Amino acid sequence: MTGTAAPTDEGRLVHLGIGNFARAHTLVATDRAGGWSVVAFTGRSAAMADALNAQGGKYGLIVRGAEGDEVGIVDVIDAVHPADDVDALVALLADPFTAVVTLTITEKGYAAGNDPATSAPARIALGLRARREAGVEEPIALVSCDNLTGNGEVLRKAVLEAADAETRDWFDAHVDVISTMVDRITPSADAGASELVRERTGLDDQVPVVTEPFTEWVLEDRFRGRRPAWEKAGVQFTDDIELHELRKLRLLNGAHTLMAYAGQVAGVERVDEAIGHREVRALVEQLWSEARSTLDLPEDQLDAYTTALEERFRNPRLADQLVRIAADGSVKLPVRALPVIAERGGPENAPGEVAAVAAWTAWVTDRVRAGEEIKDPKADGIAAAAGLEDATERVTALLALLDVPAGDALIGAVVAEEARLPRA
Ligand code: CS2
Repeated sequence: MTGTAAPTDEGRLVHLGIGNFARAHTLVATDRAGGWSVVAFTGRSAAMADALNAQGGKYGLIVRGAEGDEVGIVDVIDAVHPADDVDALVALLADPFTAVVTLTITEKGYAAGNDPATSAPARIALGLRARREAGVEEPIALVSCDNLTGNGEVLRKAVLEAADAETRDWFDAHVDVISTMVDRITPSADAGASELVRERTGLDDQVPVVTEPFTEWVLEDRFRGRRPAWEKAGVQFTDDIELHELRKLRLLNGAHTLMAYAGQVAGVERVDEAIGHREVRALVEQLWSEARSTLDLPEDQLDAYTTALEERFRNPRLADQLVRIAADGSVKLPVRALPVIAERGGPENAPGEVAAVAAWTAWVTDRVRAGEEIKDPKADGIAAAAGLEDATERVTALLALLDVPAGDALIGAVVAEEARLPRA
């Protein structure tokens, strides 16, 4: 076992789920760290593979501050494969030069089951089996970069469930599963982004990335094998990852989820408009005061964090669409809002969090009834529930989709709160 290798050697990182977020965040840090190359796999759409390969893996990064844009090129990707190229992933994981796998597969990707055709954790399990069979002793790290509490543990469980018995026995001695908190707000790129990249850098880029100036990445400090020298890019390592995760999930993502639904119900489309809407903003303040009470951090640090968040949300040039954040509510609310309601002792002590849930039930109901699409792994169940006439039956059926028991108190509170939400 070669667990003493220096953490900053050269190596190969494999990334699963190459959307905008990874390209705005973790891959930028890997580029800055130097020395490592990346082979990436797409999410569900293979189009990103063709587009990035056609431009040699390079892409433009537009950092969009309130005052102006900084444009650069990120050049760290060697090759991109479609998600379903399982043979390529298995070969890469069986190669000792591959020392790190990062994932941005979104919350729902961890509940995708044990079929490698549809589940990234199951594909990793196949790759680890090949690594074991090839006799590779060099440790490999699996790094989940998705918005889940204990994302490393969630990943570990999903991979082990899909793995064969011998790989399960081999796992602990050869695989580190690392929890992380990742943060950089990354909207969909606007229509002028390609032109801007061409103008400023000369790169003909079909898939540029637009992101905000703020960036934060904190990882658990327990890699036994090699990893990029991410600290050169300002990345932090910690022994207390959960606090970082909870702070971000409950304050940033919780407020995002509330604004995504309450903002749209109130008739606005972007995050800066939602935080500028008097009543939506008051709900965000309420949610923050409840979420803060569950976080074991000094008041001045929490003040600084929410003040900075408000400034990020107000960035008038980022144009972050609420509908982007509204996707997959059935897997986001159980992580972002419901734990705070439980920890505060029930809905009567968490009206701001209840408003986030009620804004979701109200928004999906409006949308289904208007015949518009809901992007969610439970879209069919949502459509069926949202069609129910009686409000209590409808809310009961919607909350049943959240995989967390919702008592009568929450159902009643959500029905009452739906009627109080600011409406367009
Ligand atoms: C957002 C996140 O899509 C969402 O649900 O809350 O993508 C958010 O922008 C990032 O977590 C910011 O780091």
